[in-house]
Amino acid sequence: MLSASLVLVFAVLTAGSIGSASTVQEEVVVTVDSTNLRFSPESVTITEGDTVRFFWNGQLLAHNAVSYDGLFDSGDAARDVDYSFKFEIGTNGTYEYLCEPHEEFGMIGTVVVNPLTVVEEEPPDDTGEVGSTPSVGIMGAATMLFAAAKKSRRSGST
Ligand SMILES: [Cu+2]
Repeated sequence: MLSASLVLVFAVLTAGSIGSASTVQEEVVVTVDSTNLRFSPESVTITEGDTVRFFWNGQLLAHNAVSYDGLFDSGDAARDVDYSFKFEIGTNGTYEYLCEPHEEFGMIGTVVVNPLTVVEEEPPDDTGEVGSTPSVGIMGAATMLFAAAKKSRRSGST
């Protein structure tokens, strides 16, 4: 009975830690569309910790991706670019960037970085584990009473 209770507690703890491990870092790819003068997609929304990968090859024209505030810069415009930039924790905000040779044609993009919100494992109020925790206590108490009754009965019969 005691070991069964421990298994139950362990299962509850394990379920909680699986829930908190669900923050996955993602990579979002920005490329150039068929007009040769637009980023595709023009606007992406990510979460802090995610990476934006500027990736194109065999383009008719040479492009680059440079943020207006200087946070990221893929380098010289090229027909083949594979440049990744990770938006670290604390970079939440909106970033506009341009393709230097084609800014005047409107080749501008936007990256929206949302703050990373940590998901709480347990609710802040006490309604969370009402179901499981007391039942473990009742089971434990019942086991002790049962054991005590058995012991006293045995000692009485001797
Ligand atoms: Cu361009």
